[in-house]
Amino acid sequence: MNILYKSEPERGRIWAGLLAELAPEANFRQWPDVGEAAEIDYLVAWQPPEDLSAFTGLKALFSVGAGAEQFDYAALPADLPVVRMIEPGLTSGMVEYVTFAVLGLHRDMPRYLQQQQEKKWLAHSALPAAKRRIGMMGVGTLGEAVLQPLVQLGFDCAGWSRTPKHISGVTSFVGEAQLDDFLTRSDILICLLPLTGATEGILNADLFNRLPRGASLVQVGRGKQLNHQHLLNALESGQLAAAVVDVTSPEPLPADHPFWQHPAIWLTPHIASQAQPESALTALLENIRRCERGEPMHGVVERERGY
Ligand code: NDP
Ligand code: OXD
Repeated sequence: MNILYKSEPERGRIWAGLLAELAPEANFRQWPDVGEAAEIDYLVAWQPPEDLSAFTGLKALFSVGAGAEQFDYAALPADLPVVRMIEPGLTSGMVEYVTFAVLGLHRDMPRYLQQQQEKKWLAHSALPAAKRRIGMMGVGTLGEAVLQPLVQLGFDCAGWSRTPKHISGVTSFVGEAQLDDFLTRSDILICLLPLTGATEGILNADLFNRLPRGASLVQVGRGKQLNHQHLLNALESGQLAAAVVDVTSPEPLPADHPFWQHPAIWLTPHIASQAQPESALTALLENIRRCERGEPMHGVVERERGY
């Protein structure tokens, strides 16, 4: 079986070493060392080669990340399975990041860090977790995993998705019809939605205005979901109190972008979670074996719904 890898060279080197142990039967090639394109069975990439016409034997295209919106689907063979990354290392990273962000917002840390800058010793009352309402937009692989510790910590949790969910301790809201009810009870709103036609620009003034006054945002989905100016306006007016932003459009932000210096924004460079080389390779090999056996793979993108 021939695998072509086209992404970060460092991970490629690690995978080449691990593969020799885990799947010695696999022939691993790293871009641009394609060899005979027609022999490639599996392509693993963030961005595939522009012209795939010579890759006549391709059985699947795997994204190296959880997102698979970056592909130009019109340029891919219609019947080629596109598979996003589902692996425990990536999930744990997101659980850590969002739990940290929620706790930071819950305990008013942006305000206390600002007070520290001003050498101001001033305590504010703290809400118990049970009185803090968390709203998770996107209750998929990552959203559901992140909700578990938040429920454990005692937060009042809800999720919003396209289809109903049954998760202990989490109230499920579904679709446009229930978005308003979901938003009006979300003190800390987390976005873990995939980028699709329906979610592009979703974090905008209209949505912020439907949150309780003084709510906070954790944006870990995709940059194009967030309207930057609308976030700045909402922070300025007090409609929002603070935001933790991991993804932006563009990435990186220009040097003069107001997010860099904003006292109520914690900005990180798209590091909320990353696939971990070992566990990601194990997940990839499991999917390849499933494909070889004719079994369904985990994380196949449903092209018509966009994720
Ligand atoms: P999944 O596909 O497992 O979950 C997506 C969730 O979003 C599902 O619950 C789905 O609903 C819901 N959803 C999609 N469209 C809509 C819509 N229009 N209205 C309401 N709900 C919707 O994805 P993952 O959990 O694996 O990943 C989510 C995203 O996180 C990725 O696409 C990526 O953009 C981002 N990400 C960010 C990272 C970072 O470092 N910042 C790292 C990894 C991922 P339903 O369940 O009903 O289908
Ligand atoms: C991903 C990401 O999709 O890093 O995995 O954002």
